[in-house]
Amino acid sequence: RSRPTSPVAVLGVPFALGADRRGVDMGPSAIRYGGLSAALDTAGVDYTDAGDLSPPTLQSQPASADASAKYLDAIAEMTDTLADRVATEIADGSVPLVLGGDHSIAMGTMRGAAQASELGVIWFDAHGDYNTPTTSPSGNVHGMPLAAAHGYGDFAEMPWATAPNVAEENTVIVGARSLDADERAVLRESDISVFTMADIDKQGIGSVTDEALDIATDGVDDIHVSLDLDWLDPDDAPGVGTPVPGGVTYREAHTAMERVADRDAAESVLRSLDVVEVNPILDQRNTTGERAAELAASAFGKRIL
Ligand code: B3U
Ligand code: MN
Ligand code: MN
Repeated sequence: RSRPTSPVAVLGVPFALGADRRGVDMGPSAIRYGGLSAALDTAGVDYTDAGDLSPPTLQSQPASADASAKYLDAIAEMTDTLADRVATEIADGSVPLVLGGDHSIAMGTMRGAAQASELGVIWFDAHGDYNTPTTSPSGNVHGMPLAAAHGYGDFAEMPWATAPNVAEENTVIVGARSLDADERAVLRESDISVFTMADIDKQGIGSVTDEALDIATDGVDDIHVSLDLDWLDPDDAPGVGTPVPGGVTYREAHTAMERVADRDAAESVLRSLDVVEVNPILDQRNTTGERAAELAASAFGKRIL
């Protein structure tokens, strides 16, 4: 049941300027040190580690002048570089596994992944990440990447941020439990599907994930999966910048990734995967880095027996 089709290209993006808490730029190291290569080996995944990009760092940046969307110039630079790189890997026949970094990096992955043809998106996250500079309570761009990908609101004026070929109808948020007031209103009006923690409690994670896969793949070629480690309960994944109690267990997260792998084995739908928001400074002995490594391998078909 291992991934037979395309090789996986691991790409680290040590980027933290979309978040308030420093340290998330060490996420790629933490996930690799947490056993990524062993987990992928066990999964029987054909992969190469392409190393890290060199995105802008805090030290290289002047203090951000725009409090409504901090470090937007640096984020645009990172997005351009990552989008090109992801598009090239996909054109070469690989599936990029992008290690964050804060969640703003998904703007680059999605723009790159959606370049060739239409793309569905499944967003496993405690948050909606659907703020805009106008609605954001924090000005942190990691709370905005999904709105950016759709060119929603202020992002209509920022083509660099927008992923072509990503429709609201094929976008699914799974596990939301912390939405800001304006963000919530926008999502309710949109054609995006949102499964909250209440839906997971009622329906079970397996069924929710299968339904999310049906919606995301409906009428499109492939999907992008974005896994924010704060989707997990902070007891299981403490090393994240904005933990929210009441999340999925590590075991439920595995089930979700296994459903993605099952669908991929059957229909070859997975075009790209991000694993983001691992912050080793806030972690307990790299637990979250280890969880992230195992969950990534699960998405590519790791089986125990
Ligand atoms: N919704 C809040 C908090 C947040 C979003 N994403 C993360 N935190 N990781 C915001 O700042 O937009
Ligand atoms: Mn997120
Ligand atoms: Mn989140």
